[in-house]
Amino acid sequence: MKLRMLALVLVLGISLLLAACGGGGQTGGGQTGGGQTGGATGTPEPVTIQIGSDGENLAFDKKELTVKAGQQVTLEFKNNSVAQQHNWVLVKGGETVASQIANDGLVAGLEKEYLPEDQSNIIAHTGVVEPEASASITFTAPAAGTYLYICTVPGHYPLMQGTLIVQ
Ligand SMILES: [Cu+2]
Repeated sequence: MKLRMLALVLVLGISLLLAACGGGGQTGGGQTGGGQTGGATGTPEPVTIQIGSDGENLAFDKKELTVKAGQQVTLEFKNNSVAQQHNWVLVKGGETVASQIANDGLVAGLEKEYLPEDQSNIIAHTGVVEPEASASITFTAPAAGTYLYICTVPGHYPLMQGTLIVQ
């Protein structure tokens, strides 16, 4: 009997917590799953994506990500290396634009997070993420198309890249 009461109280408590979380829908919270608020026709539900570096390799553990145009994307990046710094930079364009950003980022240096001063071709980016650390960013997915994401830490591009498909 007592156990049942306890279980009931627990369930109630958890649903209250869930209700509290669901309400705001503020940027930042960064929790995966849940969150079916609103659902205005035509607006895709926000999505949370996890991506990391591939151990000690100069590579992302996911080479391809897919989102919907206009979707609010929360990207959680985990640096799985114990030695390397990494970042995640979403490029507005293909290889030519990406290599320009990587070059300019290299010149800009660590104090500028290896990012160029002119960020007109950068859709979203994390800062430099230290070994075994994480970063979370939220951005709105661009128009349908294919975009490169890269790491601009010196020497990591062009090895460290992937493709974001926007549907
Ligand atoms: Cu890197």
